[in-house]
Amino acid sequence: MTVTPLTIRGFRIWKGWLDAAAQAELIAALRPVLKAAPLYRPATPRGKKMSVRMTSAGQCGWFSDAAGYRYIDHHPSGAPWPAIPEPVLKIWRSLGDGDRMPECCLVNYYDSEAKLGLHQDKDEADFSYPVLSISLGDDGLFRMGGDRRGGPTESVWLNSGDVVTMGGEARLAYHGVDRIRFGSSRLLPKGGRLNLTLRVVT
Ligand code: MD3
Ligand code: FE
Repeated sequence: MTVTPLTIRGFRIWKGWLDAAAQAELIAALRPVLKAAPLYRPATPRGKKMSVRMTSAGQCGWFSDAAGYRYIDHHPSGAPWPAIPEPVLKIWRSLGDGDRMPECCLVNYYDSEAKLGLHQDKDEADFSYPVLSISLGDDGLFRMGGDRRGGPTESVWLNSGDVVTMGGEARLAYHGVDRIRFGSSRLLPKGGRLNLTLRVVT
């Protein structure tokens, strides 16, 4: 088991943290989440649909539309967000924060065309808590920058089973996903990449 992360710009990358059995357990645990809270494409405040499909588990879920970026307490269908599955919480207990549990597990799905532009995650109330990311399925090219847009960036391929923690200096760093290596993993029957991010929101 990996015990020391690869650290780039304060992002701590735990390569191969999840073995094949742990990845399969997560996919099985996510199936009922996706059934209760189907993936949808949020609209940006400027009115364009995002290419990434999203949903959430937990007390709140991340949402975006013409009114802006925010957390809301139910799925856009009106259904309650499902609970964060136990195997997901177990990873937070190992690598996340010891004082608080995550209130949101944002689920991002990337098909062969999807990407996520450089952005900061700042819709949460307290940046002293880390954000934890879990990669499942196809490889994704993750770009990491600093605290200002337009500064230097470095890229790394994230593979299925990798976990990244963003705390301290990295918590407000710009980051994004440039592209997916579609078909590089057989974890998801229809291909694509799932990313889970765990966040303390309030
Ligand atoms: C650094 N997701 O959902 S996870 C996002 O792979 C998001 O789906 C990407 O960026 C994905 O907001 C990247 C890595 C990540 C997530 C949250 C962060 C890096 C972060 C929050 C603060 C700093
Ligand atoms: Fe982000």
